[in-house]
Amino acid sequence: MLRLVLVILMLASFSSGNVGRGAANSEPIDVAVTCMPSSQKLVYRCDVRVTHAKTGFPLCINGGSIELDMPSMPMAHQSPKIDLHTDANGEMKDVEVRLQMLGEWRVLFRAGASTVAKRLDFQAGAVTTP
Ligand SMILES: [Cu+2]
Repeated sequence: MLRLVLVILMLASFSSGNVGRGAANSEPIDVAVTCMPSSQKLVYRCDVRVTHAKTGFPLCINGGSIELDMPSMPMAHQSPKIDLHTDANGEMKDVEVRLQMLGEWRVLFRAGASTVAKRLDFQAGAVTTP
């Protein structure tokens, strides 16, 4: 019985991986993001992890994007789009984020039809979740 369960789990993780690589477009994503200040002013380093919103399996994303804006200042900032591509563990590490000012930013992760927004408060010494 245990063996059967293991086989099913393996199959599930396999198919999830394939979906991630092949057609991530229709998969609902969940994103975990942590950012740290760098030695440069207004430049931050972020680690991103993308998982399937329902199964929690890591998603290998190719061709997604990361965009940033400030909810308190609509249309005021145009941050360049960052390419979102995660590895087999659903991870993209050490992403460089350049901001125009300190404060609360909305970080938008897009992959196919799925969009996830995370709010982060970027300050000189730390990045926190507001
Ligand atoms: Cu602003």
